[in-house]
Amino acid sequence: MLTVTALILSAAALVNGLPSTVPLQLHQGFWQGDFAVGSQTFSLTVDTGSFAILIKEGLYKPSATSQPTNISESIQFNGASQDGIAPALETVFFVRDDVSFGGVTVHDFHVGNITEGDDLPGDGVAGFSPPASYNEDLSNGQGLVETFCAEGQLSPCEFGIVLKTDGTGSVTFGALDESKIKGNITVLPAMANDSWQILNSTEADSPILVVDGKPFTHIVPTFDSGGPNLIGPLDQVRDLLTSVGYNITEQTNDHITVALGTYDCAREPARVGFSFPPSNEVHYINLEANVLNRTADGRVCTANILGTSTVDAPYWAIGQTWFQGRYVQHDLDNNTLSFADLA
Ligand SMILES: *[C@@H]1O[C@H](CO)[C@@H](O)[C@H](O)[C@H]1NC(C)=O
Ligand SMILES: *[C@@H]1O[C@H](CO)[C@@H](O)[C@H](O)[C@H]1NC(C)=O
Ligand SMILES: *[C@@H]1O[C@H](CO)[C@@H](O)[C@H](O)[C@H]1NC(C)=O
Ligand SMILES: *[C@@H]1O[C@H](CO)[C@@H](O)[C@H](O)[C@H]1NC(C)=O
Ligand SMILES: *[C@@H]1O[C@H](CO)[C@@H](O)[C@H](O)[C@H]1NC(C)=O
Ligand SMILES: *[C@@H]1O[C@H](CO)[C@@H](O)[C@H](O)[C@H]1NC(C)=O
Ligand SMILES: *[C@@H]1O[C@H](CO)[C@@H](O)[C@H](O)[C@H]1NC(C)=O
Ligand SMILES: CC(=O)N[C@H]1CO[C@H](CO)[C@@H](O)[C@@H]1O
Repeated sequence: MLTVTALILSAAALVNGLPSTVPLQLHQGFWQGDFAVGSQTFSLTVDTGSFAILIKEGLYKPSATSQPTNISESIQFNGASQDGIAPALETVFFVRDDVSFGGVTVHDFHVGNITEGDDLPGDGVAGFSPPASYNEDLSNGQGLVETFCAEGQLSPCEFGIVLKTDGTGSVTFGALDESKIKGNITVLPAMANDSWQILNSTEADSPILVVDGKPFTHIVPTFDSGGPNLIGPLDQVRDLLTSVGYNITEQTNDHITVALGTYDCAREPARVGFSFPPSNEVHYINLEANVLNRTADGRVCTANILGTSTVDAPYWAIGQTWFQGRYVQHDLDNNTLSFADLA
C-alpha cells in the first residue's frame, strides 16, 4: 500500500519527464537556478525577458559533448546589476552542448559562450522567453522550454515562475497548481514570439500603471523575471516620482540616462501596481520588495523603479519585484500569461 501511494505521488509530481517544481534562489536581485551544461553546473538567472542560454566570460569549458558552430552574436541587456542601472553588452560565440534543468537533458542545444562582455549576475543567463522570431543567421530557433515540449518532456507546454517574499522560489512545470494560489486568476494574451509582452487591441484594454490607487497611464508591459526592478521610460518615471514627492537622482553614462527616486524611509512609501482591464483589481508590488535599498543610517530609501532613456512609452518592463508573492504562469500552447497571488 505505502509503496503504491508513493509511486502515485511521485508520478503526480512529474510532468512527463520534468519535476513539477525546480528550486530557485534570490541572489542580489536575481533569481537563479542550477543548470548543467556539458560536464559543468552553472547558477543562471532565470530570465523570462530573454531567449538564450549564455555563460559568463571565461567559465565555459568544452566537454566531450560540445561542438562548435559558426554563430556569433552581440547581445545587449538592460538591468544587469542589482540596482537595475547597468546595461550589459555581450559578444557571444555559440556552441552546441547538452543542457539539463530539473534533471532533464536536451542535446545539441545552443549555448552562448561569452567571449567578451560586461559583468553579469551569477554565472550567466537562462532565457525563458517564448521562441524568438526565426532568423537563420542568429542563434534563434528553439528555446529551452519549447524544446522540452517538442521532445515530449512537458505537456501542457506551460511553466510557472513562483517567487515568494522570503527569498525562495521555483520554476514549476505543467498546468498551474491551484492549491498554491488564492483569489482570482488573471489571464492575459501575450506575444507568441520574443518576449512575454502583453497584447492589447485598443488603448482602453491595455494594462494600467496605478500609483497609490490612481490610474497613472496605460502601458504595454513585458513581464521579465530577470530584471531586478520595474523599468519605464525616463519621462514617465520622472513624472511618477515627482507626483509622489520623491527626489529624483539621475546619472548619464555612455549616452544612457537613468533616474531613481529617493524618499525619507519614515514616510509612507508610494504603492505602485497594475490593473488589467476589464478588471479594476490593482496588483501592487509587495511593500518590502518596493525598496531597492536604504542608506546605512536607515533614513534615505531608494524606490525599486527605474527610468531609462533606452525605453520609450508606452513600454514598461515588470521585473522580479512584482513577481514576489505571486504565481506567474506562462502558456506556450495558447500564448497567454496568467497570474494569481500565492496562498
Ligand atoms: C564554419 O565556417 C567554415 C568556413 O566558412 C566552414 O568551413 C565550416 O564548415 C563551418 N563550421 C560549421 C560548424 O558550420
Ligand atoms: C569560450 O570562450 C573563451 C573565452 O572566454 C575561449 O577561450 C574558449 O575557447 C571558448 N570555448 C569554446 C568551446 O568555444
Ligand atoms: C515564432 O516562432 C516560431 C517558432 O520558432 C516560428 O515558427 C514563427 O514563425 C515565429 N513567428 C514570427 C512572427 O516570427
Ligand atoms: C475577483 O473577480 C470577481 C469577478 O470579476 C470580482 O467581483 C472580485 O472583486 C475579484 N476579487 C478581488 C479580490 O478583487
Ligand atoms: C495598446 O495600448 C497602448 C497604450 O498602452 C497604445 O499606445 C496602443 O495604441 C494600443 N494598441 C492598439 C493596437 O490599440
Ligand atoms: C530631497 O531633496 C531635498 C532638497 O534637496 C533635501 O533637503 C532632502 O533631504 C532630500 N530627501 C531625500 C530623502 O533624499
Ligand atoms: C541605493 O541605490 C542607488 C542606486 O544604485 C545608489 O545610488 C545609492 O548609493 C544606494 N544607496 C545605498 C545606501 O546603498
Ligand atoms: C484555455 C485554452 O485555450 N486552452 C488551450 C491551450 O492549448 C491547448 C493545446 O493547443 C488546447 O488543448 C487548450 O484547449
